[in-house]
Amino acid sequence: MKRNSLALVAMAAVVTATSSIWAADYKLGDVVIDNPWARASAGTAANGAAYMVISTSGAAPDQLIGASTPIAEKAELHTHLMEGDVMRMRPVKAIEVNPGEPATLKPGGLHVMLMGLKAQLKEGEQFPLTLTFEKAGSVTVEVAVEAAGAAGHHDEGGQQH
Ligand SMILES: [Cu+2]
Repeated sequence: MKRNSLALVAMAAVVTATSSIWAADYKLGDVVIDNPWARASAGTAANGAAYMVISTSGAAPDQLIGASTPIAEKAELHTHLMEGDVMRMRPVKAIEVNPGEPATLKPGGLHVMLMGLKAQLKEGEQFPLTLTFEKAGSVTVEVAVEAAGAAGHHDEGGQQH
């Protein structure tokens, strides 16, 4: 529950829609955002990444088209692609969410890249992340910061994520 950033407190005050700070999933129209989380960052790390599972209960597809957070200069939608033997990140314009096909954002795959962290991401803390969908609109979720080694593999020399 520690919040040592005034920016985070200010942002939390404008959270609207159906989000509840401690809930693990969020609904926005037909779109459901499940378990948003991020890895704790090293003290000097410039970047971080947020992960979640996005699904829709509607009949039509939607897509995640943008993200923003007060804890980073900007947030971009990224994917990982293999180039030869090397995994590289590449920005994508949108992340598709199709009925029956949840979009899974996870380490080594799709993610919301947090560029230019303004504060270290510390295990046990949360930060707000606003997600914008083409049809459903925008919702602010609270991203739970988990241990640096949480959930799955990480690239070697992973400071750059
Ligand atoms: Cu990235």
